[in-house]
Amino acid sequence: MISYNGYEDTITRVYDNNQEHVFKFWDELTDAEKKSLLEELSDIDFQHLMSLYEKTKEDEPIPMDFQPAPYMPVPRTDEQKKEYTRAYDAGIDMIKHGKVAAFVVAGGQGSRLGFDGPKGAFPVGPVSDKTLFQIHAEKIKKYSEKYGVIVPWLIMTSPANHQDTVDFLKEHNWFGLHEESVHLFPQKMIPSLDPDGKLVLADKHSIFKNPDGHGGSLTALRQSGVLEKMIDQGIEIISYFQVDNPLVNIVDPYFIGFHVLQKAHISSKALMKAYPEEKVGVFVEFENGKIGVVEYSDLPEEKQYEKDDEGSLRYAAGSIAIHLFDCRFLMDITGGGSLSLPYHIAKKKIEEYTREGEKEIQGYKFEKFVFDALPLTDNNFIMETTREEEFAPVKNKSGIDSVESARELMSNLAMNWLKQQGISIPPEVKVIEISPLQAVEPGDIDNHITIPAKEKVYIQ
Ligand code: UD2
Repeated sequence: MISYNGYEDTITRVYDNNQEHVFKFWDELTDAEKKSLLEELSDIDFQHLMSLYEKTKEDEPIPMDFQPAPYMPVPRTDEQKKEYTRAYDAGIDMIKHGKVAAFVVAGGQGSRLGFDGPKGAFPVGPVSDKTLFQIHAEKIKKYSEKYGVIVPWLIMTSPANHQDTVDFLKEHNWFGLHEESVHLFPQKMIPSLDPDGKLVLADKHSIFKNPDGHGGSLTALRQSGVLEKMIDQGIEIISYFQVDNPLVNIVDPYFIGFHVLQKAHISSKALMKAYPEEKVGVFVEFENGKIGVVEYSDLPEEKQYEKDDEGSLRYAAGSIAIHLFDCRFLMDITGGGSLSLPYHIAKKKIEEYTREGEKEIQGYKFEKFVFDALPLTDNNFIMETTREEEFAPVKNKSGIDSVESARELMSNLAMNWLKQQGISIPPEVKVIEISPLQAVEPGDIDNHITIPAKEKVYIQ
């Protein structure tokens, strides 16, 4: 057994849990490296990790029975339109009183995009090439100007991209936002395991870990002190979204208004799935009456394809990871300082450090999902939105949910907004982009603008 003064307990725990292979390179480590490895190991809850590993061997748990969850549809009838107007007024009131903060989860890397850096630094503007971060920041700036308030921007990073994200935003002068209104904090990491339940070395003196999933965001928000800071500033609602969706309507008066009128603790946006296999979770009502989301990979096949009496998909309301959280409710559920949402297990590639260099192995990663917070309250509200207006996920390099499709959706929406405002678009125009600083909704567009007759047009 190796020894090191002051870390006797940690070393014993490592051996007791049959993880002593992590000391494989011990004799080659400097004193600082030994200490850093032991520090890392002292933070690991082996008991918890081993219980997660045991779960990887069990059969998939049989999920509680469920049916589709009710939701507020896009307004079609006069009655619904009236409800929307009422919600709009209530929403505007909340926004103008400075009660809403924006919260983006940006812990993921751009690896699926073949991009080395925080995903938010990926350029997506169809004409401007603006990055995801710039688009979100400029929307927030515009809302702040439009409603005469400061909308704080909370950004959850991961330890792997935190410094790069801070540097990126600083380098771009916070995209015109006040530095004090932007709050960055990293999420937690959790060790991954190899197929035999062993820790994996990321290099000679550190353990391979993955971010604990976007479900870790609620604990991170609390533990960073940012949640309390927001409450002290008078914020009541946290508007949650994913960094990879440039179309998200971050401060939506209708959504916020419904959330308030319904006295919801969590509100969520849903869109109708385009096809049964689409990779979005679906909103359900469990047999115990609780609302939740069943991830696409967990939806039984017969339910995935099930049709209703009209021949439409029965489980059609998909979650696009847009939520509103009531701050007091978040304080309650993170009461002990953290929130224990379940971990989901994913078999994924892991880079293991070996004497011969990096070796790719299949291992287990554990992640929490934010939508597992929905069943923690009886006060849920779900509102339908449309793909054209609000969902352009940038997940892949090409094809479905790609940079190309997102650019096309952004351009289509800009064209629609211009048409809605009665502004004519010359036939030569193929791609168009509206800067968020100009408009976050069609009504913001200056009606007197003339669109030039060229292929790519940028309205700023
Ligand atoms: C997520 C949803 C899916 C659907 C889809 C819409 C889950 C499990 N799936 O699928 O139902 O709503 O999004 O686009 O929620 N992130 C972190 N830290 C982490 C992991 C992720 O900040 O540890 C962020 C990541 O930067 C991104 C977002 O969470 O903004 C979504 O992550 P993803 O792309 O891995 O989720 P995906 O596509 O599996």
